[in-house]
Amino acid sequence: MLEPTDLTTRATEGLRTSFGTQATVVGRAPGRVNLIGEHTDYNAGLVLPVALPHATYAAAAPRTDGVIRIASAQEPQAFTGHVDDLGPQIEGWAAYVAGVLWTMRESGLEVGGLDMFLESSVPLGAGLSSSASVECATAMAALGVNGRALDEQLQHSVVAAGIRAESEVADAPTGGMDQTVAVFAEEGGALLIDFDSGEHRNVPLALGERTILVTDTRVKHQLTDGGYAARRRECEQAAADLGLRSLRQADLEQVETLTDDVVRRRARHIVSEIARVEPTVAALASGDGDEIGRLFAASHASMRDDFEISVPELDLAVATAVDAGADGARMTGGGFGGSIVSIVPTDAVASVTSAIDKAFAAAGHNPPGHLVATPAAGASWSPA
Ligand code: GAF
Repeated sequence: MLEPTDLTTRATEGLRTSFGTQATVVGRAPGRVNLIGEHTDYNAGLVLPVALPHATYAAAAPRTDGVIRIASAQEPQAFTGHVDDLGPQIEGWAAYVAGVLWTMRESGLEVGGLDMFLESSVPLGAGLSSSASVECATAMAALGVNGRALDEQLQHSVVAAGIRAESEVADAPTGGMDQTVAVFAEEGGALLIDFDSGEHRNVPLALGERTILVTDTRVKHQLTDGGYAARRRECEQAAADLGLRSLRQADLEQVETLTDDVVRRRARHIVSEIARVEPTVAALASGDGDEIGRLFAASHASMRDDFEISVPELDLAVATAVDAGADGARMTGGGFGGSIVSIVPTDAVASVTSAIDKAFAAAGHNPPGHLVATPAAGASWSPA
């Protein structure tokens, strides 16, 4: 993984090479791995993500002519436009950068012309929230060029602008977990977010001799390809059939009265998954490896069988991690590919990664990628 100083240097040098511009600020926002609480955010539920040390860095400088130019080390095509022409019509990758400048403007934040260059260490398409890290780093840089000191209200505005850019510009009707943790995470902890009350709190992680290991199956996941939106619709259908505001208000007994088999199974995942979040917080705090294992196994089975968002590579990685000594493992993020998260005794990390590598080779899958998720801090900007 590239270190923060390398990423900052690459971003500022990228700005100079692409546009001949000297950066005045650098915005930064992390990717995330969710420990538990999957697809529960848009059901007014609970989630428990951790910010990754992997992050997007956005070097920027203001312009006085209203022109916006944005390039990225990860994208072949730069975006060029004028601040007055920003809108929901922005397409492709630019939706996550120029799109967020538009939604910031729409919410009344000052956004003027600027040059920007992004560099990221968040693996793309791995279900580790590279999009939200791009959105939030862009927003941080845009605040930075105007010298706006971060406060809680501004942080909430950034979260809202990112969610709106995803749903209205990128057409990904996501739930808000990724932007919330990208902005509000605190180093060393997980963020327990309640999407019913809108509250979040930092949960210090007493991992001791345990490591949060992330394995990217390299099966690319996309939130815009229909599967995510379909799950969201089915959950809304379940809540409507039960006459409830959201599935947060449902219990498992009510869920079993749903007559449509698919809708019932989707709801069962959501209701059982929400109920696993607080016990996971407790198990992580007390270091109860058996309980972590039980909760992660139930979560993964629920996503595989009821929510149907797993793929064979995720199932194989999860089973192999547990066989090789992980306390618990489950797929993480939106699904249909992407990554698993395991809680692993630190002295077993090497054997777990090598067992997964071997199992993937034997099954003829592409080699997976592994990273250690040391919980990092949320988004910020600093002078270049
Ligand atoms: C994606 C979405 F962006 C989140 O809002 C969340 O629903 C997640 O999938 C699943 O938990 O990351």
